Amino acid sequence: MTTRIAKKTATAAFLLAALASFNAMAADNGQDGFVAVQDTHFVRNGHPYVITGANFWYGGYLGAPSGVGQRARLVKELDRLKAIGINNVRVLAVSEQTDMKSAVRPATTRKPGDYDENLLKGLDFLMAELARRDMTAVLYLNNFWQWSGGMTQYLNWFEGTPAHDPNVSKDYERFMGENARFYTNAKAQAEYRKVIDHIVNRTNSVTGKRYRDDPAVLSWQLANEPRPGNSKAGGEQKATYVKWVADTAHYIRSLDGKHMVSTGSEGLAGSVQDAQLYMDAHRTPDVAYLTYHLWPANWGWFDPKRADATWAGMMDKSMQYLNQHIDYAKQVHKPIVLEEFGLNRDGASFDIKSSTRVRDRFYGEVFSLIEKRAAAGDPVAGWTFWAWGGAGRAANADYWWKPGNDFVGDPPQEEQGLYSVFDSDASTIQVIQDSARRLQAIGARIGGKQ
Ligand code: IFL
Repeated sequence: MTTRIAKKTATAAFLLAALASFNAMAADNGQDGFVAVQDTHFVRNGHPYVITGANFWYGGYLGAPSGVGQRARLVKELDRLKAIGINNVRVLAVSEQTDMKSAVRPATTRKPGDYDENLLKGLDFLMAELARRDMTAVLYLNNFWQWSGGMTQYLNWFEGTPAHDPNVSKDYERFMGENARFYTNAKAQAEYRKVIDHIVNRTNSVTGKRYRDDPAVLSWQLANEPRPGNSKAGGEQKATYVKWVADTAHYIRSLDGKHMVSTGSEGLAGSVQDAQLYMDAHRTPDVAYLTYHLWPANWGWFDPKRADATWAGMMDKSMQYLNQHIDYAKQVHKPIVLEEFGLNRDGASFDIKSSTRVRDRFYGEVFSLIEKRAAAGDPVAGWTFWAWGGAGRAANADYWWKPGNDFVGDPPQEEQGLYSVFDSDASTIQVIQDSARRLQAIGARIGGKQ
């Protein structure tokens, strides 16, 4: 009996010491400008940190010293974002050169082991400009989708199968099913890890700082919207995916123990609607926080051409989706970031001159739910809207991007104007700015009480 009590006391003491050292570690990590997790929120330099962010996939492209680079535009975009209360951008850090029609070109990886210094210098410039403005970035290192080459291009390199452009085949189900082979292709994984190592250990040509030592990196993200496969993914594919998340996150943390790692998951919609799978993928200790995305029109919840008829049903589903995910984060006991959401312009127009009344209302409702849950002390770590189009403009009558055209928030697999927020969208920008101000105030208040 006495031995049992002694053992229990020793175990409790050990657990308390471990917890104390974990908290101290988190607090240390939250020093020196690195954003870290403390309990279910972010901290930076001992203060609460909440993301009010913008998706800006092409930020590194604009920073390139030549070719596609437009540094003057990049500087202006960052000034504008900063002025409206944006403190974080979510950026494509690695792309793969491909022949697919709906993918961006050039790409940071020209072919395995051959990296485009001009584009990487662009990322360097972006990181330096972010640091100057006290902004941070989430850098994603791959893409489940084809618009930057992504996993299907890795399979082309290492399996010899054609890179699959689902915009051409119109078969997203097959595309998603095939892409899951990326997780188990040893050669593809080796190149993926090589490029991660290349970026994490890269010395920034502007700041002279290694990426792994740069507090302007908020987190390394495994990929944009990785998922286990298509709608039929079963137990084996789910297990493979969860293992891939855990192993890759662990690998990144072995290179860089200072930064957080995130998945880039879409949430339930990217987890075969399996809540257990979603939570399992985020439970590994090397993943710092949960991510989720909200896409009502993409998921058939909303028809922008019948906005009045489909609005109420869409809002019910959207609010439920947001609440559910915040509840999952509570269960996993980690912070959660809504890192993508968006809606069409009125009447499904791509025209920059068309109104955005429905989108503004949607943004407002999303923000207000996030604020409500944040104010209640739930593990809300912020939002990142999709996507900043800024001063970019569509050049073509059909709104499709072609090499040489401006980059906007919509990548080349979608029409330019679909979900972009342009610098002329004054009413949307006002909604964003107001919410950013409110969420930052809530974050400071709630974080201070922790
Ligand atoms: O452009 C899309 C992007 O690939 C993504 N999620 C949804 C966006 C809009 O459809 O990650």
